[in-house]
This record gives sequence, C-alpha cells and structure tokens, in this order.
Amino acid sequence: MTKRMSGAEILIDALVQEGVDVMFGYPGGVVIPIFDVLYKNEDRIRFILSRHEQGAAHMADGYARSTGKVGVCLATSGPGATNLTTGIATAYLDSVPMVAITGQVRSSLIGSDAFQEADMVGITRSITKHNYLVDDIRSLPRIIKEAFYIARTGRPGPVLIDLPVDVSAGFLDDYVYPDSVDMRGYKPNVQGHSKQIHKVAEAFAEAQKPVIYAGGGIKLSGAWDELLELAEKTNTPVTATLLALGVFPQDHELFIGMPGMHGTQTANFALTECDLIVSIGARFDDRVTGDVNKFAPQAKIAHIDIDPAAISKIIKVDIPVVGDAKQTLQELIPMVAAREKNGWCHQISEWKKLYNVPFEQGSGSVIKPQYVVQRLSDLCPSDTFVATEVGQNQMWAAQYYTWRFPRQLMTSGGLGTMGYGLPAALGVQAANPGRTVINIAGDGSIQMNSQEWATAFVEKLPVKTFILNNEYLGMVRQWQQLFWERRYSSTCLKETPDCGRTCEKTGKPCDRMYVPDFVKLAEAYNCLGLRCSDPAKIDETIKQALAYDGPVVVEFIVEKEANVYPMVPAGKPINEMLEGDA
Ligand SMILES: Cc1ncc(C[n+]2csc(CCOP(=O)(O)OP(=O)(O)O)c2C)c(N)n1
Repeated sequence: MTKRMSGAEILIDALVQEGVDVMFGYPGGVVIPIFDVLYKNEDRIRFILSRHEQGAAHMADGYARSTGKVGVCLATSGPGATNLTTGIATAYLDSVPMVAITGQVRSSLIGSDAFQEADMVGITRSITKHNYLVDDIRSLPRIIKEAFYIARTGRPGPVLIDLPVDVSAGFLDDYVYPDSVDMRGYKPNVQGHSKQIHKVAEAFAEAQKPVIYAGGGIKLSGAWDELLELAEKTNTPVTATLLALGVFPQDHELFIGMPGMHGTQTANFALTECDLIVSIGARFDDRVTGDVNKFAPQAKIAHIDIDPAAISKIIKVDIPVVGDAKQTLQELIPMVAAREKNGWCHQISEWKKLYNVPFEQGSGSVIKPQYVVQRLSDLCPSDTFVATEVGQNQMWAAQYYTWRFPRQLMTSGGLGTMGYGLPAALGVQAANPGRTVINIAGDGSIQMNSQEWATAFVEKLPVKTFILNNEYLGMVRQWQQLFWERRYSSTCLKETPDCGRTCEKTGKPCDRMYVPDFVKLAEAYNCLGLRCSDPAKIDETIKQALAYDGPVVVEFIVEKEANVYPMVPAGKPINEMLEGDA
C-alpha cells in the first residue's frame, strides 16, 4: 500500500522497518522536521540526545559493535555534521556498520555558502563506505534501503545520508519502502573460490609451523565457532588482533594473544618464525606488522577477507581468498587434514610458560595501572562489556583484561580516537540494558567527551568509568621517554607556564593541582564520584562502583611513569621488542 508522507516521516518509517530501536544525535535548524516526527514516534524509536555530535557517532558505534546491528546517528547541517566526522572515521577504520544522517541546507541554497552549509558528501568521501546527497524525495526510500544494505553487508562500514531540509519537509504521494536492493556496482563476494580454499588446506598440510592470524572479520561474520574448530583440528596456534580479542577462548592452549606493537612475545615470535600465516578477516595493520620487510620472513601467507581491496595491500599474499570468514571456514574445515601436536606446539607452550605471567602489584604504595585492569577483569561479571579510551589505558586493557566473549571489547583500533570510550560505552548500555558496561579510561582521553556523563545520568545509562589517572598523556609520554630523551613536551597535564618543569629536572614530586577534580566533576553531572590511591582499597572501590545503580566515575591515582611493555619501536621488526619493568 502506498501512502502520502513527508521526507522526515519516510525516514523514520524506514528506520523502523530496518529494525532501528535506538538512535543517537543532536538537533538543529534543518533537522527540526525530522525531530518533529521523532517526537511523535517516541514509542517506536528511542532517541538519545548526546551532548556533542561526536558523542552521538561513538554511541551509534558502541551500539553497533556490541550488537552487530547498524548504529544510527543524526545531526544538523554544518557544525553538527562536521562534529560527526571523527566518529564516522572511527567506524570506517574499524569496519563498523553505521548510518549517519545529516541535515543539509535547502537544495536551492547548496553551493551558496548558506548558513551552516558544509559539503558533507565531499568531506566524508574518504571516511565512508558510501555517501548520498538526496536531491529528490522520490529517491529517498531507495537510498535509505541501500544505505542500510551497504553498511551491514560485505566489509561493514559507515554510510552517510545528507538530507536537504526541503526534502525532509517535502511530500511524496506514493511512498512505499522497497523490500530489496538492486545495485549493479555493489555485490559483495561472500563465497570464497573453492580452488583457493583448497590451496589453503594444502598449505596447512605442508606447513610445520602454522599460525592463524584472526582479525575483526571473525567477529563481524560470527565465525568464532569455526575458528575454534579449525584451530583445534589442525592444532594451530591463534593470535587475535585488538579488534578480535574475545573471538578465541583466552585460556585455550592454542591461544597466543595479541600480535604487534604491544602484543605478546609469544605471538610476535610465532609470527616471525612461522612457515604459514592463515589470516582471517585481518588487514596486516602497521601496528601488527612492524617493519613489513622483516615480517614473517619464511611464511607462506593465505589471506581470507571479504574485502578484495585488503588483499596484498600491505603484505604480498600467496593464497588470496575473497569471501566471508564464516562461509569460507565452513568450506575449509572439512578439507583440512587433522594434525597432531608437533614440536611447534611445544615451542609455543614453552614461550607461553616463559612470558604469560600475571601482573603483580608488589608491595609498593602506589597503584599500578595494570593491576587495576586485572582486578576489574576479576571483579566485573563475566558478561561485562568493556569500552576503552586510547593510549596506555587501552593497551593495558587489551593485555590484562581476560576477554570472555566476541563482542565484549569496544575500542578504537584503526583511528585510535581519544574520547571514544565513554560515548561508545553509553551506546553499548543503550543496546544492552541490564548488562554491566565499563569504560577503562586515561585522564587525558576522558576529558575529550566527558560531557556525555550528562547523557549517562539523564538517559539512565549506568556506565562505570574507571580512570587510570597518571597525570600524563601517558602513551605519548612513554614515546618521549623512550625515544626523545625524556623531553615531555606538552604531555604533562599539570604543567603550567611558570612551573619550569622542576619535577623533571630535580626529580622532586610536583605539588601542583590536577584539574579537573574528577570526583567533583562526576558529582556535577549527578554521577557517583570515587577516588582511590591506596592499592589495598582497589577491590572495595571497584565493588562499590559496580554495586551503584547509576553512572559512576572512579579515579584511580596510579603510577605516573608506568610503561606499556612489551613494545616494538615504530618501524622495527616485531621480534625486536623492548621489555621493561612495566
Ligand atoms: C583525538 C586524539 N588526539 C590525539 C591523539 C594522540 N594520542 C594517542 S595516545 C595519547 C595520550 C592519551 O592520554 P590518556 O588519555 O591520559 O591515556 P594514557 O596513555 O595516559 O593511558 C595521545 C595524545 C589521539 N590518539 N587521539
């Protein structure tokens, strides 16, 4: 049945038909027609008002990563739309399905430097999987249908729909939402070529020292059971990237941890010495490969990926397979011969014994940030979702949290976006009411989107944020310490123009005040604020936070110059790791 509807009504009806139950955003002049329809459809879509459009984009991202569904965000034209871009780019680099809707000035004004006009199709061309400017209301239903289809299929990613106000306020007499798409230029190849899959099976049979390199694609295609089956059948060790943590049981004897710059020694040695890498849904990011010329020098490389553009982009691949990870593994598993454990497995378990040691707080009076993460992992319910900010906090979370299920971790891997964690956690909480959601944060990153504690309180999203306050932009400080002769240029968050950096020069502790006072800030947002600087009180502080029925901000005052180890210096081969006293 066709209906006369406004552009804004079409949009909301289409969103409902696409299964959208929550969306995130911020209003403005040209999107009032859309907000008016949202107002009348409160019972169909929950709209969460962020306090900054960047927050809304990360919320949609957190919603999408934790559920596998498409996250939706909405902003007005001009500054509202440009504020979304960091969130869109974050989603793009991590293959997160998202539809971003931006208002645009009236069609007749486009190109005239109208008030709040920004060319969003131009601006987002390189950070979206696809984008649209809707120039005719008759194409709106098709565009929305295509946008959702493109966002969630193939290698997922963000799609932007730029909607001029005359289109959202205009009318279409014969609206009907299409039930299928027909795009000649876009047909993701989900079925890997059987001949190529055979070659992967043969490579397994020939290899003495294989490694499976699992990436975020395992999560996106829901291929974790198949991954386990393949690894166990062939007794192949598995390394999982930052975006794939949780896809393989962490306590499994074949699991060797995360590879790359802050990866485990076992994973980096294994990748360097192996004779076969079977990469599944991973993209040989430079944080994983280090010096590409010295990466896996003896290995044959098989690469299973749904995105043909990812193949041989960074590392030359011997056996490319373009296809969906789950389908490809289902075809591959019966083809591979079962293998017994061999000397390679023995070598792997020796490395693991040597390097996999739990972190010790020791007897010192200063809290070690790594230990806080370990305690969070032990004390949070096993089905807790975890978001992180970016920097040392993120790497310690990756290293010391025990990952228990595939969609557990929300972290900005590709773009490394500070300010991601809190809004992403709120999006996760909105999608998963009743579950525990925590954000592991640095004191620098959290200040980039701390305004979203207002959203947390108002929208009743009881996210618990745990700030590891080292008073520094720690990860940058670590690089300055190790590679720039300890010149801490603009990384101390207590530094003032007149302090003369006396603490660095004399070693005397700094008595300057840290701002903000996170406990007071939390309270200003009506969240519970807690502070802990005593190692003996870590557990009780975490328990108090988890027991509170509302958003909480916990500040742990931690060791100031703790470092993330192991560390592969930028551009070095991954087996040349710096080790230190963490
Ligand atoms: C938006 C943004 N700006 C700058 C950076 C560069 N950067 C990476 S880590 C980092 C320091 C993060 O400091 P903090 O949040 O305090 O975390 P820590 O490393 O101390 O755990 C910076 C500035 C970034 N990743 N993102």
